[in-house]
Amino acid sequence: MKKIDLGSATWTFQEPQTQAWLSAQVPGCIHTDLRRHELIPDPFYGRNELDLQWIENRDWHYRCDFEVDADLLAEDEIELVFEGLDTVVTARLNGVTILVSDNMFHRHRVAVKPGLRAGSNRLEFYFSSVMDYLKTQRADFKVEESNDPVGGRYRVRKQQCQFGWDWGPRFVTAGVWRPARLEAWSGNRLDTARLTQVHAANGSVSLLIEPSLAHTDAQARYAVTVSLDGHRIVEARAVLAEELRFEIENPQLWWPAGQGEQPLYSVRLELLDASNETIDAWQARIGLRTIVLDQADDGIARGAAESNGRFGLRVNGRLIFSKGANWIPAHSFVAGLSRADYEPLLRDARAAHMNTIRLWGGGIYEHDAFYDVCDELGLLVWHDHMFACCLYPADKSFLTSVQREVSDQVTRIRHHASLALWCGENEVIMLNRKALLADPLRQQEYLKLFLGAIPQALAAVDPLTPYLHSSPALPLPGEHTQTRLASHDAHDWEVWHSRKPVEHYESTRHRFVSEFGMQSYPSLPVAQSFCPPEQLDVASPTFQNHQKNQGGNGTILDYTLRLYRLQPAYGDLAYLSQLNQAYCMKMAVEHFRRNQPYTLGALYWQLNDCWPVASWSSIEYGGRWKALHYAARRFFAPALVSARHLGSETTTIGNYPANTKAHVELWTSYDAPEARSAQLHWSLQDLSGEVLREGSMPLCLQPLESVLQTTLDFSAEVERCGRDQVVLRLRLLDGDALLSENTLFFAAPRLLDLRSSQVEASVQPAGPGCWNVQLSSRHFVHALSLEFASEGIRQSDNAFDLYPGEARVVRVSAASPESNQIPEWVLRSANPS
Ligand code: BMA
Repeated sequence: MKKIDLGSATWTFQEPQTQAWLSAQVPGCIHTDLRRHELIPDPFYGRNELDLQWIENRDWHYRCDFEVDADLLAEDEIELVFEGLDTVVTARLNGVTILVSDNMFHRHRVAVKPGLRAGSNRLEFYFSSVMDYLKTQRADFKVEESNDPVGGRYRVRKQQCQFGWDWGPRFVTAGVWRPARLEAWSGNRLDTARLTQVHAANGSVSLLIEPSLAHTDAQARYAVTVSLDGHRIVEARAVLAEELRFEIENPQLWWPAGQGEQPLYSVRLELLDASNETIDAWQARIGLRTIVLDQADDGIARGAAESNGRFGLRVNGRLIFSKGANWIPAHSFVAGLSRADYEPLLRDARAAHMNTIRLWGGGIYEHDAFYDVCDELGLLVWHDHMFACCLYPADKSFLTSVQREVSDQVTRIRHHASLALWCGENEVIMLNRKALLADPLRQQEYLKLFLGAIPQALAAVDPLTPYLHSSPALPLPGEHTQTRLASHDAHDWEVWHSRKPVEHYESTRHRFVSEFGMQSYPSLPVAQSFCPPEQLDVASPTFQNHQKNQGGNGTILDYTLRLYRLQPAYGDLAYLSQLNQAYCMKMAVEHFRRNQPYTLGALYWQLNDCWPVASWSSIEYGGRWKALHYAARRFFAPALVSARHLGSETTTIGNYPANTKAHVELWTSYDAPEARSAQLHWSLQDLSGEVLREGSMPLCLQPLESVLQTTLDFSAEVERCGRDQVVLRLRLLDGDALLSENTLFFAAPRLLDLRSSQVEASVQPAGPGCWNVQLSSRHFVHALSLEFASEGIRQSDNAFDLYPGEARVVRVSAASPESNQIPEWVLRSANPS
């Protein structure tokens, strides 16, 4: 097999006005090519997005010349392989059309031998405007839309959030977005292989390998090796007529993060010719594991209103609580994203004790590196197919295109250890219930696509991974199915979209919550990266452009001011909005975890951003952790101590405060696989650190168990000192190891008597590019953070409560170990400055 990577050929594109051919990148897209030539300004800066919409209305031409020698031409077969073309495209080789495509998610292999010549060959792509395509294709299919301001995205198979989303800009791209290459071979070619693991009850594991060849050949000969950490476990030769099934000796199971290790086996399959020479090879990295979506009746529903069936992932027979977040594309321009784009985000997910990532259906079937990193880190992937929020057509050509897309993409992804679940769509039923009920045609289309075409195509290539038609898995339109409702996930947007109080979460009994979220503003340094200084105000035109949720500003401010006092300077306001977001998600997750094992999953919306924007993310564009991500590391920790008020804090007619908070439940939640003993300490303190009452208790944490450890009555203390003067400090320890810590207030932080924070800080060098920052204060400081002006800083903690008289050390590492001075920083907290 001879391969020529066409990414390294010299590519050019044509900018229509100038007719000049300019250098281009493959993989790449028109926006990044135009930007590299400075023909457009930074698309993320200011309101530039608005001025760049013309790009989607043009056609774009790309071409490259590549050399072919006589040796290559002598091979029997020569094919051009395109892993992804975005989107409405005609490809020509030496002036002859070789391919027409209109699905960004198709993979292409085109036989081109007759059209090639020795010497220079020209490959051209004509990308037609998707907007022109939408004018003619399925033009009579029109449905309600809430994310695409122009409309029609559902009529083309292309990354849906490119058309605009409630956290993302509209940049409708075009280009060769995944690798392109030439392959030349003789005899036969190993196209792919299907790997099936058979896990027996006695723990033994065997691996069935089913190769697919370009030309069927019952006599084909193979060499198979399976290795772990460089050691060969299986080494065999076989012909296809024999079944390729191998026993894996002493199998090392792959586990999600927090449940065990992630051993990855390399499986290599070589196709041999008659003289035992390797003519082609295929390889994959797998983890030995079983994953099922467990929806069995667990008998713990309370009454008829609750679901009988659980909803949880069972890995290697062990039920786990899925902790994680929703993933959107890592960048607005997804062409050619690599491990360097994915690894930091996914490492940060794992660092926050996540074990599950939901790959949301408005984005893309990710690049290989995404799944590789998830395999390595033990992050289970809940994988939507790429359909989100609106109804979709189901005409014959659409269904055929989708089936091929599923087959192409699933074949590429199916062997990954991390792949846990396929889901048909995101919120199509949830947001279109009325339309589906009103129109039988729409129902038919829904059924054809999500219960017909997709699962059929899946069954042919990946019959093992579970399939769910929808998230949330609501009953199908028109169905009266108590049983289907019995086990399902939920998207709980009562907080945020419906503006319910955050206490709403505590009234829920979800089986699995695959979306819930709260927006916050980007931190000051990120805002400064896109916003001219005179527009650094959340109501400015620039900010309006970087807040994609209609009414989003009002909602952020509403929730933030329920908790905090108004601080109008942008940096302060952004920080408080991030604290509010962290608090809301903490309230939710602590409740969901207290409810385990009735509840078996909490995936907040959303992990990351694709550009700098006000959004629900916990990691900002550029990689900074918002307060939420630090909070997530606390609320997703394997052992969690949390507290719950039995009283409430509201206002009466006339806006008079009414606060009955005094009785507190203390809970532990635990999801590591081994039982662990621990000590629970609690102490009620005033804001100067004086302990009013304290106690401790030994306890034993059991896997997947949440326990109400005790209920405490602080009526006397809050009566005597005032609810604005006390905090309850909780710590869960195993010997000296701090497993979890938490703080509970008896009134909203804006009502607390917090003092202006006179925090003392001292900096000590702690190695190359590393410092220890020691922080202390004489008064209680709520949510203290170091905010660095530059990017790429790592710090051991942030947004933590600082107790009086107790020094806290934050380890800071600069982006480069060469830095000899700690980068510039400011302190932020919820205390008055
Ligand atoms: C969810 C998602 C997205 C959206 C988010 C925030 O329901 O599925 O469509 O971005 O809410 O509104």
